[in-house]
Amino acid sequence: MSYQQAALKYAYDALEPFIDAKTMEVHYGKHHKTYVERFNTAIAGKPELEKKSGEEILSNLEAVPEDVRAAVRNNGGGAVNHSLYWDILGPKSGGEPQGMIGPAIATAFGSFAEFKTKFTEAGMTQFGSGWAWLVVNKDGKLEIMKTANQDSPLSVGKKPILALDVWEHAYYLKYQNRRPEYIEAFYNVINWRRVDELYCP
Ligand code: MN3
Repeated sequence: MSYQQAALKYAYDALEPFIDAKTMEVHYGKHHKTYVERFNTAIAGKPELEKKSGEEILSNLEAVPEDVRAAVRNNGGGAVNHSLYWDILGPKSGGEPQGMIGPAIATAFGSFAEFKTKFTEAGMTQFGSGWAWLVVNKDGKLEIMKTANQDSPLSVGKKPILALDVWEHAYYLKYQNRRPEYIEAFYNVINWRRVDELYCP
C-alpha cells in the first residue's frame, strides 16, 4: 500500500486573496506531490513500513530502517505535514475558533488574541524552513511548537491539529520575503471546524 496524496477539498483559487491560486497549484501539485512520491520510493519493498500509515511511521522513526530513515523523516514528513495543512484550510473560514477548541485555546493561552500572538511568533521565529504547530500533548493539553524542515510533531509524541507551513514556497510567489503578511493572511483561511474535529476525534 503506497501513501496517497489526498484530493484537495477546494479549488486552487478558493483561498484567494489570502493564498493565491498559483501558489496552491505549485505547492500542492508539485512540492507536496514530490514529497509523496519520494516517501513512497523510500518505503517501497519494506512491507513493515508499507503496511503502516504515514502518521504511524512518523510516530516511531526509530523503527524505520537506518538506510531510509532520513528519507522517511524528510519526505514522509513532507507528505503528512502538507496533508494536515490542506485539511485545516478552507474558503469562507477564519474568525474565532468554534466548538471545543475555542474554550480550550482560551484556557491554554489566555485568549484567542494571545494564542494568535504566540502562534505568529512561532511562525516568525522558525529560522529558515519549517512549520509552526498547535498540538495536543500526551496529557491532552494544547501547546504551540515549531519544527525545522519537514519534522513532524508526531515524532516527539505530539498530535498536530493546526499546521502553518513557513517554507518560502508556501508564500514567496505572493508575499516574497514578507512572511508576517502571509501569516496574518493564514488566519483568514483556517477551518476551525476541522481543527475542532481533530481536537475531539
Ligand atoms: Mn510546503
